[in-house]
Amino acid sequence: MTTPTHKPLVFSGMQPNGNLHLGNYLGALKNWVKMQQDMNCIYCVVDMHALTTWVDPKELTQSIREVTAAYIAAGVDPAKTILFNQSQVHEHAELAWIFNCVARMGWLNRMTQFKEKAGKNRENSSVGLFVYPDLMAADILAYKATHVPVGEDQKQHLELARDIAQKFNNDYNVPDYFPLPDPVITGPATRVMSLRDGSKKMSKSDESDYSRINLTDDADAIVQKIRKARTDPNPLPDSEKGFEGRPEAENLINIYAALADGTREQAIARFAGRQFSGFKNELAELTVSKISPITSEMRRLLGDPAEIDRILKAGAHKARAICAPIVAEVKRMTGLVG
Ligand code: AQP
Repeated sequence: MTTPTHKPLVFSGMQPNGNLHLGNYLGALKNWVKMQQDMNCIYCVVDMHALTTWVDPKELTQSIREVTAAYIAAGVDPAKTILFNQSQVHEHAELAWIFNCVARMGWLNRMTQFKEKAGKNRENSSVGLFVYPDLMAADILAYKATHVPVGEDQKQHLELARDIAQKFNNDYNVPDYFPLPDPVITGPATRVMSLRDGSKKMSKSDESDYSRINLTDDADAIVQKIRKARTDPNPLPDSEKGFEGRPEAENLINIYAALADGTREQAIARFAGRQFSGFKNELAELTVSKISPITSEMRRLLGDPAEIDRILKAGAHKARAICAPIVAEVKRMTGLVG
């Protein structure tokens, strides 16, 4: 746990590298909205992370606005919470460079997300993709954030951010300067899986659009995707144990539980012994009822891109007021500034 010397502060972000999907929503965004009710929060569109794999410049600009619109449509309130895009606050890049020099090659070599994303093409991956977790650590620690709501897949990167914070504090003999941030991984759907393959996480970069529900999908698309979601021939089980070896069934039950704001146990009890066809109808109906209002609000917001840009600029101004003094202090500690 973080040391009590640091005030609780929440930081999290998402990459604008395509449409946000149900995994981003249930794994992270839904919790962000809850946390802003009783904590100070900073939510970022981490656009520099999106450059780690090739993205068309026009698409990136559009995606930054879409992700911002998705945050707001899902309930992030820019009047209460700081909302901005990373590249407008250059302190993130400055601190990331310092952290590149603190983190060890061996630590980054262990990151499973790099291995998955680089795949067989490791030698041809960008250096940015390799050092992505150092930039993520800088995003969080530039604000001395203590809590980071993320999906299960980001847990290892958070552990690395803690290692970097600890090593910086030791190397420069500043005990407790940076907090050791805690991941906040909650809810019944911390790892939403692909609708086509229960062993792979739902992801923006999956080639098959049928593998995910995008926050921009209309009701018909959502119903079709859930109807076509891969399942097995048996009815739904009546206990936790019955999900063993049935990852697709487990994934759909978790999605239902999270969307219904209930527990996994409640969802299992409700659908025990039922056929997938009936369950899928109810799941589709619930998904449409929760996602469609977000989609239409996103569309409305995207009708005024200048207003989105204005919100991001105002948020960047507030973000810099917090992180600039911290990064200036780090530059003094490291001797870059006398
Ligand atoms: N499938 C998921 N289930 C639960 N949470 C998820 N998150 C992502 N996928 C799932 C959470 O969403 C937040 C934002 O993630 P990101 O945009 O920074 O990048 P990512 O984790 O790499 O997301 P994607 O969709 O899988 O993108 P690609 O395809 O580019 O790799 C994070 O909190 C993440 O945990």
